[in-house]
Amino acid sequence: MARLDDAKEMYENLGVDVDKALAKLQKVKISMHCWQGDDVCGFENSGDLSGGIATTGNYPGKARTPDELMDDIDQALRLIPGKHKLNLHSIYAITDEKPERDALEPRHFKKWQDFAKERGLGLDFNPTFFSHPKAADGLTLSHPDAKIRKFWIRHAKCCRAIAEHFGKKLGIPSLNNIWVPDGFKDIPADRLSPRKRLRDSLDEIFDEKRDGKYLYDSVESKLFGLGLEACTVGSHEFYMNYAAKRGVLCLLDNGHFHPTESVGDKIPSMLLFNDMMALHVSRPVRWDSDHVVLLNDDLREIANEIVRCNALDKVLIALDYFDASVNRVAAWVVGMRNMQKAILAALLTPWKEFAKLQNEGRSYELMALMEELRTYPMGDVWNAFCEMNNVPVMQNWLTDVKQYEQDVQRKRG
Ligand code: RNT
Ligand code: ZN
Repeated sequence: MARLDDAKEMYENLGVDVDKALAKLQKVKISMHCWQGDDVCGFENSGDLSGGIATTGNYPGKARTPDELMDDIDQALRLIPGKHKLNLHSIYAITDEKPERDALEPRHFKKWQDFAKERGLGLDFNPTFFSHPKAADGLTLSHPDAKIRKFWIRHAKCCRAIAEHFGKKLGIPSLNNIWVPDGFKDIPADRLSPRKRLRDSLDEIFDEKRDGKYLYDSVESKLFGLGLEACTVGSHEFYMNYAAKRGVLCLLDNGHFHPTESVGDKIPSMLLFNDMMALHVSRPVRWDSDHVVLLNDDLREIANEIVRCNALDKVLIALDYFDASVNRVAAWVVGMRNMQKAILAALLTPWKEFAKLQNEGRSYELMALMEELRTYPMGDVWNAFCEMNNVPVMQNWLTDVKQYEQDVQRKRG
C-alpha cells in the first residue's frame, strides 16, 4: 500500500481526495454489451449481420450458444472491478419456441434474468431492427409500407415491456434503446416523409404507458451506415429534437459523428437541457469501425465531462463495439477497464481549481497542470481499486484470459 499512500499524497497536494474518488468509482455501473461475445450474431440463426453495421475478423473461439456466451461473460466479469449491467439485444432470446420479433415476451429472456439476478447485475435491452428479412431494404420504422412499419412498432413495444420487466425483477432500472438502421445508399428524393414516418412510429411506440421507475427509453442517432451512406433517417438532429420534445433520453454513440467531432463536448449541452442522457462508448477508427475502446483522449474527455458535470448518475454509460479479430473476452475486459480508468482519471482531477484558472485567464498554467497530471501515478490508485474488488491488478488479468482461451475457447469447433 506504500505506493497508494505516495499517490494519495501527490493527489492531495493538488486538492484531490483519493478515497472519495475511489468511493465514487465503486458506484459506477457500466453496461457491458453481450454482442461483443459473438460478433452480433445472436441466437435466432436468421442469417448474416445487416443494417449497415459489420464485424471484421475471424479470431477463433467465439461463443456459439447461450451457455458459451454466459461462460465468456462470467470470465470477463471476473477480471473487471465493480458491479455492472449487461446489455442484451432481442436476438439473444433463449427459447426453443422461435418467436417472431413482434411476439417476444419477458419469459423468452428468463435465463438472462436469472443470470443477472444471481450475479447482482442490472440488465439493459435493445430491440433488434437489423439482421431480419423485414429489414432487408434498410428500412424499418420509416418504411413506406405500413405493414412493415407496424411489425417493427410491435417489436419495439415488446422490447419496452421486456425491459420494464427486467427493471422490476432486478430492482435496477433498465434502459431500452432504439436504434434503427433506416437510410439510403444514394441521394433520396424525399428526406422529410421517411422522417415523418419514423416520428409517427416512435410516437406510437412511446404512447404505450410504461413505468418510468423501471424503464428508461432512449433513441440513438447515426451519421451513416455501410451501404446507407447518403442519408440516415434517424440523424442526430432528428433524435435530439425528438428526445427533447418527447421526454425520452437521447443516446449518443461516439462512433456516430463526423470523425473530428467530440462527444465529450456535447455532454454539457445535453445535460443543460435534459435531466439524463445515455452513451454508447465505442472507438471509431476513420469511420464507425467499432474498435475496442482504448484509454485515448476521446474517451478521457467523455469521462471528464461526465465528472465535471457531476453527472455520474445522470449519464447512462454503455459500451458498443464488436471486434471479431481478437479474443472476445479480452475485448470486453480492455474496454470495461478503460472506461473505468477514464472515469478514475477524471475523478482524480481538481476541476474546481482548474476552472478557476480558466476563469482568471491563466491558460498556460491550466495547460501545464493538465499535462503534468497525465503522468501522475493514477496506476497506483487503479491497482488499489482492483485489489479492493478482488480482481487482478495491471496486466495480470491476461494470464487468466490466456488460460481460459486455451482451456475453453480454443476447444470450440
Ligand atoms: C449501430 C449502433 C447500435 C448497434 C447495436 C448492436 O451503429 O451503434 O447501437 O451497434 O445496437
Ligand atoms: Zn451504438
